[in-house]
Amino acid sequence: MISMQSRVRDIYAHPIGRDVLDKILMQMGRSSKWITNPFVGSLRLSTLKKFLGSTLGDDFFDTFIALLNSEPDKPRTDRVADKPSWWKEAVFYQIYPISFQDSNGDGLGDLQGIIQRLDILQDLGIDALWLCPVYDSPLDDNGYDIRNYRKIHQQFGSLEDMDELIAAVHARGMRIIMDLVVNHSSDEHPFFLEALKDPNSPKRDYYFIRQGKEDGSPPNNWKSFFSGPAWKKLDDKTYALHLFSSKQMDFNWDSPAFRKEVAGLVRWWLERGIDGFRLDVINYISKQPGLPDGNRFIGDLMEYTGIEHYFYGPKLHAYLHELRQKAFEPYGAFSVGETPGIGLQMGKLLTQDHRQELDLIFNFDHLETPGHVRFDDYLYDLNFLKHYYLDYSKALTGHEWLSLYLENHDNPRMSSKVNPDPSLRDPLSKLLITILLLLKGTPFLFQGQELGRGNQAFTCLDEFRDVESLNKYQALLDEGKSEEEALAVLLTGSRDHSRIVMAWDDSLHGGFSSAQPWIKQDDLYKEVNVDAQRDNPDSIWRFTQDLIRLRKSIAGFAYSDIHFFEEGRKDYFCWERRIKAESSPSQKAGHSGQVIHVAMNLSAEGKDFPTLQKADAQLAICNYPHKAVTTFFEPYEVRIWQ
Ligand code: ISL
Repeated sequence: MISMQSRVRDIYAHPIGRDVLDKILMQMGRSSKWITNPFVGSLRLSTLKKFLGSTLGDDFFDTFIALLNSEPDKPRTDRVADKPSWWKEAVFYQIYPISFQDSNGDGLGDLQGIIQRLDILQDLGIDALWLCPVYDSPLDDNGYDIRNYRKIHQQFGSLEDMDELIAAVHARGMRIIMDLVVNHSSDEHPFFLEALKDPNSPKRDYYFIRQGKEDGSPPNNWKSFFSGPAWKKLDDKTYALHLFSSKQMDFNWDSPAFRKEVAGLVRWWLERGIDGFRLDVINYISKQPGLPDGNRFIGDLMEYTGIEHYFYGPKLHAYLHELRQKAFEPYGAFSVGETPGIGLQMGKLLTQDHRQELDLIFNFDHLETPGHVRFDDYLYDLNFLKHYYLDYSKALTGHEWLSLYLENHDNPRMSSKVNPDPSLRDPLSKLLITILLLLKGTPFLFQGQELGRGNQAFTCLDEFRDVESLNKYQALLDEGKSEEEALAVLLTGSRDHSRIVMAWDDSLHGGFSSAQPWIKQDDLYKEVNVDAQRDNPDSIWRFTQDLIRLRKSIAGFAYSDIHFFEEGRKDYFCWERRIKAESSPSQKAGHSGQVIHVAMNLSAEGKDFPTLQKADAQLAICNYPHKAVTTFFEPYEVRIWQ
């Protein structure tokens, strides 16, 4: 048990303590050496409280100790062979349906549009699709606010279209997962409407509807991720909790009847043939009973007051295990949880296979470099990403598996964060794709990444669509920022950068639609589009296809060991995949003993890497045309030997 008498090193030896301290240090831009040095390590919490109590607040230590003591388990550390599963071998592709392909000329993507483009995805080599929400919704947060979980929004089509899509995906030997958004529903969901109408309704217990404080203020100080308090005022005295927009009401997972609804819903979709789910903000589902006020220090540091009371709540493991048993397990369905704030050790506890909770998680720690948040204007240093993946890869035991992603619908494009120079977009995009496809783990590509799409050239507020961006803009003005300053913040971090429509060819609207798209499309589609890139053997699209083919040409590639070289050398990332014999059920004879060797220059400058000659192997793939292979690496150059 952790107590005020425990020392800093005891905290760091605890899986949750280690993750939280690492996170705090990272947020402060400090190294872990701060804590691992013997002096700091031997300090007792009671001593720290004396010195830091006034900065951290009285509740800090109690909350922290309670959080650590709520987790009795430790991740397994013994090393075992990887157990084969289809999702460990697959290359996933995330579709943002409203922006993928419009089939009926309304400027909005739809399910029939996705069906039209499946052959191209298959040609690229994609094995599995993740579809962002297409359910019935008022679309306050682009479908992450669901009104009816068993209905398709008419803008996307119908249930028949969904069935057709599932069948069309399966007919191509691919798989499809949907987004499961059950931390919250729309405030227009019948459960919420019923809870509002009748205070005695059992549905009241499905949400957090609470009395405000004596003075009429909200029940606690929690902040919404989309600006302002996390409480919507229902009448003079009553509030409802919403961690996201004021139209996304948080569900109360402590209600057994509600949890039964979720299991039923998951089974309903699995019966229809889908292969699994991506579970939206699934680590937020268990809130600390009593919903206590958040600590001010943590709130300021992490930006979201209250987060320590729900990002790793007391019943999280129990609820995930229950859902797995009741809904996923009978169908052998796959699950990947979106888990903001979860670190390496907690992630293991959520995904180690013997625990039967989630198959994979999307960790967030690599999305920004230490000390930065998404809305900061800075250049992302790829050396950080290298060390992040080094640490993760080495920590894998065979009991868990890594998800590899750099982009999704919630983040600006990675290539723009690293280096916005358009003349380096091509090699840089190929470098990022190599990291995803050749490290050990399951890659998730986001639509447009195979084209090397960078951020959108937005110019004014009217062009933004995302509720988070619009709320943020207003909040910045309220804080006293000028309109130019507020716009600059959106231009840096808006989620709309990744939500622009796909460019399929150079025709009007890039072949996305015959009508004006729902969100601004810049002129780049005339050059950066699928048609043009499929025709060009040197394109990013073709590079992606080549790497996927390479993965597939080697049986057992997914399970092959990974070895890193010269880890400390700056701007240099180098590893080898050593292919084992008989590591996959789909193993073809004759491929054992192969090696894939990857070396890359992480910098925008040309660099000499003298030891990099691989004279004995054949240079299979490179992102620069080479006459002779020398030790000089061009900016962001990648070489892959086989
Ligand atoms: O934008 C963020 C916070 O300001 C992100 O942290 C994001 O909200 C977080 O990744 C959770 O994302 C998921 O749930 C949200 C939804 O808006 C996102 O699109 C979804 O991916 C609420 O459902």
